[in-house]
Amino acid sequence: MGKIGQVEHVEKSVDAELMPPSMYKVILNNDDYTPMDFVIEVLQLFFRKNEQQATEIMLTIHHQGKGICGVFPFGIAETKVLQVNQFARQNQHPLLCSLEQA
Ligand code: TYC
Repeated sequence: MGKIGQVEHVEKSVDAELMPPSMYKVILNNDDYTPMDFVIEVLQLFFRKNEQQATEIMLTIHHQGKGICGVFPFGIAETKVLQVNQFARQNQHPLLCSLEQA
């Protein structure tokens, strides 16, 4: 990085520009208390799943402990995690949304 007059000159490595962004899985974790219908609603509202897709993902989480809601670049994945956890807390549910590197 260097300054040319008043213009900030930012050098990025050519390699970094050619690389696709790192992708992250947004995960929902099972718990014993969050109602199934609430999880289905979350999957529809935040991950654009239809009712059938949302129900299948919810049941996978319920039986296997966790499930993938979607795969996104870091910034989007991080925002989804924050929004889902805030929505769950606002509705007094312990549902936990988290990130894993894809
Ligand atoms: N296990 C919950 C129940 O029996 C349902 C549930 C599914 C909770 C998925 C969280 O991410 C979850 N009510």
